[in-house]
Amino acid sequence: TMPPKKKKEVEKPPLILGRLGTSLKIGIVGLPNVGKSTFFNVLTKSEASAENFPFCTIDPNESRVPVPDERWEFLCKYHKPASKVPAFLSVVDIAGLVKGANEGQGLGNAFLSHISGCDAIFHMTRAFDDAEVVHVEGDVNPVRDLEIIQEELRLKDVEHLTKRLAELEKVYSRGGEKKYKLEFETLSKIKTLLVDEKKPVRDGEWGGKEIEVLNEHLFLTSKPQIYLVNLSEKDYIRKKNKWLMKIKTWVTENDSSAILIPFSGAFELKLAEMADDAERKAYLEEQYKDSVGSALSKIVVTGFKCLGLQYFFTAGADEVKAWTIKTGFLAPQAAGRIHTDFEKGFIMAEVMKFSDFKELGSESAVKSAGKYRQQGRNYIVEDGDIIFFKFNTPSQPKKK
Ligand SMILES: Nc1nc2c(ncn2[C@@H]2O[C@H](COP(=O)(O)OP(=O)(O)O)[C@@H](O)[C@H]2O)c(=O)[nH]1
Ligand SMILES: [Mg+2]
Repeated sequence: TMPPKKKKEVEKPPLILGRLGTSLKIGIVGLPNVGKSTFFNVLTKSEASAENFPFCTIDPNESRVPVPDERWEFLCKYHKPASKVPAFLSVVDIAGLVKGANEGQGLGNAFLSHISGCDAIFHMTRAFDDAEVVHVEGDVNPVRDLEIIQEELRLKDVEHLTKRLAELEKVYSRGGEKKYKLEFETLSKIKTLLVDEKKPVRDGEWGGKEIEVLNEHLFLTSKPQIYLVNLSEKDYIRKKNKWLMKIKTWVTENDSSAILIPFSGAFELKLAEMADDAERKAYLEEQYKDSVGSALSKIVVTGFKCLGLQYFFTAGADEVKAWTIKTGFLAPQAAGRIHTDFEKGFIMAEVMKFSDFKELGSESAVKSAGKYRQQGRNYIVEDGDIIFFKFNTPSQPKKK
């Protein structure tokens, strides 16, 4: 049955804390010598990145890492397309922060500005002992290290906030309060949190209008974090380390919704240096009876989601491609990722769910099962949708 005909209003997607757009990055942050660069190199040199996608390295400190996805693999196997393009996670290796970074210690201010350019943080902390690897704080104590980094980020935010509030106070005294009221009030609320309570911006509760202000400032302590705990190979394998529980407690108390992932840089490096997947498989089976594996996939997938990103697929004989969108994108916005004309001339999105496609085995089978759906401009695209867009070609401008 047809719904009653009326002019449909196009919904606006909800406001999201953080930068708009889909070219988002995650930065690796932590003290020096915790294994950041080793991890970054392992990610960059992992088989998928290095062999199939030579364009992955953007510069020595930034790299695009393919997001592993069984659905994408399945679509590639099915269509055997000429071109295969997965989704990518952009990762930045940021030089180590030390205590006093906000006052310029160890080039701290430059590194803090690199964090500003990122949209989420892999906060790496060291829980491995190694007499050969100097610890800047003298001994291994990941909870203290978490505190140090957290405090540097907060102090940098305080600096930024104080500067802006002083500017706003000047504007106010000249009678400009109307235009800047919302910003002033929101920043004053942030001041209470950051300065008086010494808490990160993410601890606040923010309404829609306030999020607009927050998105102009992009405070370091508002960026979502994933905590990566670097263990020795031995501890990673036996899933035991004296710091793990303490770190978990700290994260629960300080960043309750954040995810913590234990891994081992040394172990990942060993795996990455093996010749191929076959050798890795043989090694893991022989040594550990397959009871352990690499944590890289989980880290990359979690990082990608942490940025508020997801993707839909276009799939055919020419190309299987994952198109990165923000969670909550409407069908025309998603179409606009492929081409602006697709968005402007949007007619409809023909959508298959991946699970239906896999289960039923072909597009025609999905169609006969009535599961090939035509969606309009208010359809919110879901992760893993397989989409074919229909659109009007915009008319050519008339020649004079
Ligand atoms: N034992 C051990 N050493 C590591 C590990 N990761 C890195 N290292 C060593 O620690 C030193 C600093 O590593 P790096 O990755 O450059 O740390 P970054 O300063 O955080 O980027 C190097 O000598 C590495 O070989 C690890 O997981 N275990
Ligand atoms: Mg480094």
